[in-house]
Amino acid sequence: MSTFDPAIYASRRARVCELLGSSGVAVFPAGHETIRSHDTEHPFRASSDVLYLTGFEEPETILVLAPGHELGPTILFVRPRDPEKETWTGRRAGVEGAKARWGADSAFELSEVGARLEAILSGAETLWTRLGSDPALDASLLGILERLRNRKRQPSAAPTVLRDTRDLLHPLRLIKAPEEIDAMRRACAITAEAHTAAMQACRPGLPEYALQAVIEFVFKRHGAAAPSYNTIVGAGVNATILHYIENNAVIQDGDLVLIDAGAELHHYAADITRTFPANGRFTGPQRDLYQLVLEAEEAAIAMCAPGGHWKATHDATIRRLTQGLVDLGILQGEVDGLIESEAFKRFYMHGTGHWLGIDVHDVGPYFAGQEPRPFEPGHVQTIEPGLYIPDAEDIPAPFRGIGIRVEDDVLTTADGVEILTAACPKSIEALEALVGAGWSASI
Ligand SMILES: [Mn+2]
Repeated sequence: MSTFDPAIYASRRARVCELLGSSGVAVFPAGHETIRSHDTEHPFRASSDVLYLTGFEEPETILVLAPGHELGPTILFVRPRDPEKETWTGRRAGVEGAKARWGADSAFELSEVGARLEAILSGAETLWTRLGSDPALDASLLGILERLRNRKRQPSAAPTVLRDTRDLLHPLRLIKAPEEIDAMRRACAITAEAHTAAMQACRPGLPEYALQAVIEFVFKRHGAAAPSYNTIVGAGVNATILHYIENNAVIQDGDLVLIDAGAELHHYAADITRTFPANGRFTGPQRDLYQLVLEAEEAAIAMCAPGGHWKATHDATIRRLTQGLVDLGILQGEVDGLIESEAFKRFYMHGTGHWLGIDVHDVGPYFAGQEPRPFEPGHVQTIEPGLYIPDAEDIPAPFRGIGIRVEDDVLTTADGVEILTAACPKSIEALEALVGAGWSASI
């Protein structure tokens, strides 16, 4: 069953077909399963473009949109039905299912893709594909172009323009429709609950992976397909490693614990980071740095209303952080000069946010021409300032080895913002009340 009403996918494809016109053909591969161990695969997730346009999740699928062709506009190439294989590896929609349930006007088995694509592309002007992402498909398409170009005693029927499907589809994916925002609200609600549970469950002496287990239990219990990226649980100095995923150290009394984790629900990602004291009480220096990150986040979120842009959120963040680092004696000098010389980068080395959607680092242009793209209603972005203080001799001792990040998911609305992750606690008072309060799985 598809995630949304089939009419929603049909209208998304209709918008793409309008852009393609009758002389364009676009090819979107879902991708292949990959081996995890010997003959056992990683869980498969279809490419986000195919999910956006069909909701269809089976591996190997190739979606072709060809508004000007008699087989089109929506053509699916799918794995064949195979009762024996289906007994081992699960149900397949097959050609009939692709037409009946997944919106295909025509559907064929994958073995036909070469010959059928050659016929579909014959006479088309523009081929939209994404060269470099699927070498086997690239080779097949280039072979087709060569054959169409070299047809004997016939004029060339090969498309003369090759364009990238990212330029076609990704600007559309940037603006979230109401049903997408609903899915993201739910993914964010599950994720907020999971972070809250991990705070309640936390106590010094637990391994980091115990909190990962709590987080992912809550995700799965609510039907999330998976974490939308690898869960990060870093205690103490591990919190200063941006993408720390070993999660196997023991949480010490006095540590801050940084958790960056998000659920994927109905193909849409949430992305939340929280940092809290393992024993439920911030030390003075931890509190000073944490409050600074919170204030930087607030300054950045204020820039997420229509007309703001990602560069403004970043500028607001680095100004607040730099001023705070000077006030705390971690940086010395004039704020403007320290921003100019990027002195803050030793402590804050990443951007302040990214688009969020079907991909956790979602697609869509960050620029409009040469300028940062202004936020519009329907944009969803993360805001995630942090501070990562090295354990180094030249840093005032109380601040050494402290890592903090706070991340929320922000929808730009017509007249401001909606913080989709507002249910996830982050004030100092809320964290101190919650951490260690106790948690047990209820099923
Ligand atoms: Mn993020």
